[in-house]
Amino acid sequence: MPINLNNPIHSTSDAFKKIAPDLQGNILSSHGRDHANHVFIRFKSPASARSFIKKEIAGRMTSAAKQKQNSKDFKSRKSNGLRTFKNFSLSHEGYRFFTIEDGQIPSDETFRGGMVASIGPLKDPTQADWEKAFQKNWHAVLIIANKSPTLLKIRTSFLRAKLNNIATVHVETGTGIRNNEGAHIEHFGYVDGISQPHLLTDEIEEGKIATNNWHPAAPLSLALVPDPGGNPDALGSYFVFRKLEQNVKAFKLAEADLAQQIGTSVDVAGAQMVGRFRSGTPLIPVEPPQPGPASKMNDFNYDGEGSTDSKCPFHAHIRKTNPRGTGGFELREDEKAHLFPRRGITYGKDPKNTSIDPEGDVGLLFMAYNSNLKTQFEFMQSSWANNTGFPGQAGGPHGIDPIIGQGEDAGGQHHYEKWGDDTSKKRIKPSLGNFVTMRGGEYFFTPSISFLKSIGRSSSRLHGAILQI
Ligand code: N7H
Repeated sequence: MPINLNNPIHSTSDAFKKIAPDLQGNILSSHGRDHANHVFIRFKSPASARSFIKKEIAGRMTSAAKQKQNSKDFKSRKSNGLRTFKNFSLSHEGYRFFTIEDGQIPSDETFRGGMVASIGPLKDPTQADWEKAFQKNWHAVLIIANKSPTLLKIRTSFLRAKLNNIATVHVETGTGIRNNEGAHIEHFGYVDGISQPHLLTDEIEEGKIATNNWHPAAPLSLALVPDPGGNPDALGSYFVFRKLEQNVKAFKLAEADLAQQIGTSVDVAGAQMVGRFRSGTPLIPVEPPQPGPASKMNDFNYDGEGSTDSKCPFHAHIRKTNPRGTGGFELREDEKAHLFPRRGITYGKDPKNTSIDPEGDVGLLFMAYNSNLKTQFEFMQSSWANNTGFPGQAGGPHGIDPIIGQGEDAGGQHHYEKWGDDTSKKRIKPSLGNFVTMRGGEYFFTPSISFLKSIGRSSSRLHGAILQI
């Protein structure tokens, strides 16, 4: 019986046991390592590429089952946690390079068009303004991750040597950065990775997350789709990769300037841009906002009293990208279906090792798993973050998302001197934004392990396949 994708699952369930050996890791839950290389590959010839896949990829990727076993072994001290995580995804051009039959290529039209085709709708910079490395079309991306930067270096050099004569390669290194409490932060200094859709219910059932006001459980169908090239019942996921550069200096100056204009502390001004304080404390619902236990950091919504702009501005990054049922255009469940698991990691110099705020060369390697690129990632970026008319609450327009919004400034952001006091409203001109610049990216598909094994086999099915574009 095919697996029902309409529900979340527990990692001890029969459903998990059924899908996990053939499904690559990092989709259902994050690989969690602080050091990761993202190796972009453009192969030279299909024959040597197939041989590489057979020897180095097919049986060596970390399945969801192996990822779970590794973390169990680490928790029970059977392992030192230094096992390398690996994951492999193909672009549409990669599928075509291997002359995979059309019916075995994932069908999402947005995936097939590649990220370049979406520059207009997303209001991204033109490809000529992307980093040189992303002006090429890559066939594949291999993620190699380890807790130890030294081991990661060794594993990556080993793979680079194998690819040396058979491919062009570009590596993007992600390095997790943490605050003094050990929580992951991004380069503007805010704790990240708090709110995620949970395809696995483990943490919820273990009571690690309160769910009275917001339930993060999400169906597998939010990220998983059938993999038409794998075994019957094989699953995969569309993978978004975007290199997002952050201008930390400009962001911090804007925070300080905003604070002065609206008469608040810099911390409060920044929280009105993000929707959370640096510590991760949300602007809603605690009165006045104050740090709470980690389990409650995400147990809030924007219903009723909590929904006022003066408590959490409508433009705030986390409100734009997850209005929690109050966007005003869709039913709560339909709106929730636009969310997706985010798997980003920061890149560039750790702020702890520098005294200046960088204007570039640092940022976020934004990654996400989707089942439908148009209605998830692209919808969130273009119809929510870039759209001054969203959310559809009275008193709009509400401006673009100051963190990731792109496009012309149509104004509309409102800030407040006093939390919860609508009469303390201030309008800032021009709107805040442009602190994050898209430097390049691509859409990939993270296929099943059975599909990877089938590319590795120089079977007549692959050699004899008719290329249909
Ligand atoms: Fe965002 N930031 O530092 O301000 N993000 N984000 N993001 N983001 C979140 O709640 C940030 C980006 C989402 O469910 C937090 O987990 C930065 C893109 C979503 O309440 C912080 C960049 C997209 C959420 C940041 C960036 C999103 C979210 C709070 C780029 C989608 C959860 C931590 C450099 C298109 C919302 C948390 C919810 C949270 C920041 C990118 C989406 C601090 C700096 C491109 C859905």
